[in-house]
Amino acid sequence: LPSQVEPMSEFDFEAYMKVKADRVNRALDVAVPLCHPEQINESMRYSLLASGKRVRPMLCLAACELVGGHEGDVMAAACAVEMVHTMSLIHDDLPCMDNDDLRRGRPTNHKVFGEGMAVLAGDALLSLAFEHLAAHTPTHVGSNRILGAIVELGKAVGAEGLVAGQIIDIASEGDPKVDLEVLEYIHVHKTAVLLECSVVCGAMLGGGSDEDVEKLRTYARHIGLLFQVVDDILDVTASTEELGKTAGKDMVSDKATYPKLMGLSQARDFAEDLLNKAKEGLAGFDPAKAAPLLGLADYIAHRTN
Ligand code: GRG
Repeated sequence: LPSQVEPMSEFDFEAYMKVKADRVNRALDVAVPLCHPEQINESMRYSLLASGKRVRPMLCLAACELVGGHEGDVMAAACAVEMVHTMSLIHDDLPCMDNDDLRRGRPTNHKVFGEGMAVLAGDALLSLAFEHLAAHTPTHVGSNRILGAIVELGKAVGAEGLVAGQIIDIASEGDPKVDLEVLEYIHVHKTAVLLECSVVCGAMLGGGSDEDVEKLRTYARHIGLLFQVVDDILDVTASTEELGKTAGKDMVSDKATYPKLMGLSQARDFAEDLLNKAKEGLAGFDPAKAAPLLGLADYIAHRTN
């Protein structure tokens, strides 16, 4: 067959992820120096520089480059979305929320630094995210675009975004009446809005047209929900393998999940459908340039952790 039949076969997604994650990690390291007062910066760095997958920064960088922007135009925004994500994890793990002991393969922030410091590290990361985006995005990007990104990030964090998802999640804990509509609300707000914000900020700051931004928003909405459906499936299949039993922990626990509410096989079909819809959102772009976002959609759909 002629070589142009598979134009994307040359794109090495794993190498792309590694290069981008290394650059994001370096930028995050510089963004939070270990200065006075050291305890708070140590606590922020402990969670921020732990081994996260960096999915949100990568989405931001890939969306920027797809619309013709350069990595430097959005590195500050990519760091900002990871700061917000990390602060939400620190607060989510607190005893007053999920009360978790482990995160990113190590003891949670409050287990190491104490609850007070963990609350403050989350607050400081949230504040730094906005400061960093505003202060370190190159001025040639344009102040309207920078303001637009700040508005997107604010919406994604607040009572229309992560906070809304967390509130409804807490309120519906143990409630046997949680149905697919409530579950989708929780996941869209707790997870999808920040993935969407990452893509939209990347496209806006990269100089994308309104039409580009809206097409990429559609892509991002689908991968956002996909991310969580896959998480729910992994909870079942991983724990099934671990326990060597027929039902994993989230098939038997109180928590509502997609496999529990629609069955494992239908949850898998739903994930496939979301993946296809996400890819349709990229149909209007040059496939070679869209390869990183296509690869990220496949990665989210088929990841194992
Ligand atoms: C945002 C002001 C403010 C408060 C936080 C606690 C809270 C309100 C919201 C909870 C948000 C939350 C923890 C959502 C779960 C998101 C999620 C899917 C986490 C796992 O993401 P991965 O797999 O993790 O990308 P890594 O560690 O790889 O980055």
